[in-house]
Amino acid sequence: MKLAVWDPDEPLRRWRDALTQHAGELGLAIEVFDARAEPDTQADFALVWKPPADWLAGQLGLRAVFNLGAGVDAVLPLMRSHAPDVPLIRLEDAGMGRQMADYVAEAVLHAYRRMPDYAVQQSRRQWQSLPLAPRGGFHVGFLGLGQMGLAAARRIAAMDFPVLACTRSGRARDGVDPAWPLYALDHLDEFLAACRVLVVLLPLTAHTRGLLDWRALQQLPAGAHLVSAGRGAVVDAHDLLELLDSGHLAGATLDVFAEEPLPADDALWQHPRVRITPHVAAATLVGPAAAQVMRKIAAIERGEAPGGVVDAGLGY
Ligand code: NDP
Ligand code: OXD
Repeated sequence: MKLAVWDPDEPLRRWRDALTQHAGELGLAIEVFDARAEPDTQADFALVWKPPADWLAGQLGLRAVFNLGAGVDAVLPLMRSHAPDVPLIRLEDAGMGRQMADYVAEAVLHAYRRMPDYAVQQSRRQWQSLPLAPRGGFHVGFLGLGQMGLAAARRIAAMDFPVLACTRSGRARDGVDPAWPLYALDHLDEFLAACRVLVVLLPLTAHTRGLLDWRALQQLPAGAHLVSAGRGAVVDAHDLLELLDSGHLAGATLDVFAEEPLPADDALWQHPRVRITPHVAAATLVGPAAAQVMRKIAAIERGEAPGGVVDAGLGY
């Protein structure tokens, strides 16, 4: 079977080596080609990161498209218009959960240990210790508790911070601690009011775009921190800056932005209480991702339904 790879960020050799190794272990014969170099070659399966619409439209025999990341917001609109009947399958953790847990753990400790306040004091050469909040009252809330949210929430719980979460359905997936308060989206305000740190790990969908505007962020308690590592357009950056400037929010750690790279003249760059990383919280790892994709292709070959099939109606 033929596998097309469209990935502007990795040399084909890395994907071909990893896919071929895992296919061999599964007893599958594959041929891997670089779709960017051979756009007219037809594939049975495609592994893609932000492919162009015309290439996708020209692939007429695809049995499934694998998104080489967790978030499908870039590819789903193309699939809807050019390949509506082809299943779109996303990565499920595949080594990203541990990275995301690292990222969130650092941000939560940064907030808990009042590093934004100490940074301000340092800029004034001010030597003054600040009181710490009792750890048991420092609630860390996860908006989105899927593969990324759950990996990070488990790490934060293991660090003895109280965890709570809000999801679309309000239903717990496997691995969610039944002791964590879990809110459905219609109780968003109640959830936000309880978060000292809000960790946003939502997909970008029609329902999540702009969800965290001034009104929603204002529900967070005074002095709360925001950690945003899902998709930038979920948070209204203008409203966030207003709430940081008014002192309602104490700090923000941002990995994702509505426009990436973040434009050089964006006010977020300069804000003393904002920390910026360039969309690096959890990168796709070729080895684990190739292993997962090959396992799913093997499942499809056996006539089974693989995990991670995107629900086009929900958008994730
Ligand atoms: P999942 O699909 O596993 O989880 C999504 C979670 O979001 C679920 O808990 C889901 O609720 C919830 N959700 C969806 N829509 C809403 C809504 N309208 N309101 C409240 N909750 C909602 O995704 P992942 O955890 O794998 O990834 C999440 C996102 O993180 C990705 O879509 C991607 O955009 C981003 N990401 C960013 C990375 C980075 O490096 N910055 C790396 C990897 C991912 P329910 O449980 O009810 O379905
Ligand atoms: C992803 C990402 O969605 O890296 O996987 O943002």
